[in-house]
Amino acid sequence: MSTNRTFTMIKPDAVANGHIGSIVNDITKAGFKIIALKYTKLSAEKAGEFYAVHKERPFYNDLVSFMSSGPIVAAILEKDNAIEEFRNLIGATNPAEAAEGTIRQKYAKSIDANAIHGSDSDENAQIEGDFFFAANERF
Ligand code: 3AN
Repeated sequence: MSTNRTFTMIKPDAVANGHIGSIVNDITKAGFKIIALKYTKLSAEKAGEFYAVHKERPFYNDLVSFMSSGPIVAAILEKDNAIEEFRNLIGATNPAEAAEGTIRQKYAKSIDANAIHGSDSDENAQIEGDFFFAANERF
């Protein structure tokens, strides 16, 4: 399993607020190579499937409805130590706790509408990337 790839989504809040370009710019300036990229919208069913690991959490229903409320940008990214490097770039889950200069600190307003997703492990990066991208959509 590759340890140099992660998966991300620019979430509906950041898309609606016009931050796609700035966020992609931050990601590429930080040295991540784009392997796959897609502008799409999750159905409630698909969002529920994607976040199935959080099914028992109190915020699950709100998370699913938020993530299916508008278009998102999905991407597979490559860089050495991608998981950790990307989580450093995006900052803490709660933007109020996200470090200065991180994507969530700059573009997110709340813990639920927190602008961007980043995989938490190599295993999940693989699963999440496969959820969105076929082999012939990766370069
Ligand atoms: P992260 O996205 O930083 O890995 P997770 O995996 O704990 O965070 O949570 C997945 C998503 O669920 C978060 N991106 C956020 O949108 C939402 N979330 C997490 N914790 C909360 C919470 N306490 N209240 C509302 N939404 C939450």
